[in-house]
Amino acid sequence: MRKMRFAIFGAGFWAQYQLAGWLELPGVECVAIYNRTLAKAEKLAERFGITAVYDDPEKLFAREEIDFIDVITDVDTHRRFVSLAVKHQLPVICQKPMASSLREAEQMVGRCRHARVPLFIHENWRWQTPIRELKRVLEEGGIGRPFRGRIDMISGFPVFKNQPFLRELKQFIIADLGSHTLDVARFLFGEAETLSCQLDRVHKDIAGEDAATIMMRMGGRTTVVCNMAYAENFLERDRFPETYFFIEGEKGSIELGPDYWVRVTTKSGTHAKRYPPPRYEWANPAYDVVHASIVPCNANILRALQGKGSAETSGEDNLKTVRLVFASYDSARSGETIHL
Ligand code: 89Y
Repeated sequence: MRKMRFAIFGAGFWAQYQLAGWLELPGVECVAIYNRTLAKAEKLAERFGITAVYDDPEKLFAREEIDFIDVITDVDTHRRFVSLAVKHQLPVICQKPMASSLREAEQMVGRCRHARVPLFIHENWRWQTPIRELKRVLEEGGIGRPFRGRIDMISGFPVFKNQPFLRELKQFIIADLGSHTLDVARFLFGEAETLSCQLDRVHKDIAGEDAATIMMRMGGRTTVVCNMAYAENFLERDRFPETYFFIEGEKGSIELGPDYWVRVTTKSGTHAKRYPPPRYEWANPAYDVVHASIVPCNANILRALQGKGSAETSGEDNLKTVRLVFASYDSARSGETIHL
């Protein structure tokens, strides 16, 4: 089969890992990079041996023969580049979070649906090795009906060092991190029927919130509490960016704890096994489990692009996650439980 050719849009912090993740997969090749600041595109292109760079997206579309584009720019530009992909009838992958408002996300999905242009969201958290195992054990059913699930992504890691723009976001932790954890909640427990949320801000020098607690009733059977914080405080079990889970079922429980340990407890006792992610030499060790998850996420989307099935994180599917993100902000603002 001929290799699929693509261009990436964006040459910032995340693009280098996304690009390295693509290189792990056969059947696909990056042929061009667009970036608003050309020098940044050139630097990244040189590192990866890519010859074509652009600071004008229309020129890229006009000159390059490509099969899809992968948008890794800031959220504010996502709609613009997705619209360009629609104009040029090219499938498009867009980094999470899809959009900076629910309306914008609905427009993007609607536009792609109407033009029959495939839209995928690069939402990688659910592709983390230990989270896939958690899902498998949950589906096996040994713990019975899961009546409660706790998802904790609580870390003192200085996130603003590598991603300074996060400081400026008026909606920070739920949009940036909740996009992941709420998507994982859907992946594990199904769709939410109700949601309530409380926010907090510990850093005094950032625009948005850096702590959130979200409670949902999901899949008609599970109460899910999702705790998030980037308070830059000190925590004994801090292993950014690992997410910890505790799921209580009618017949047992499952824990995903520090260092990728999955513990399943039923009447036959506790069975514990470690599910570490694969180690890639290009991955930043501080982001290990997340960077490793880029590869299966891209592979799943690539299969869909090759016409071999559907992707888990299509635009249509991710819209349901986006709804939870903005329902959380609505609930925090109004103090009310949102019925979805
Ligand atoms: O931007 C975020 C992401 O997608 O993964 C972790 C992160 O870098 C900080 O929350």
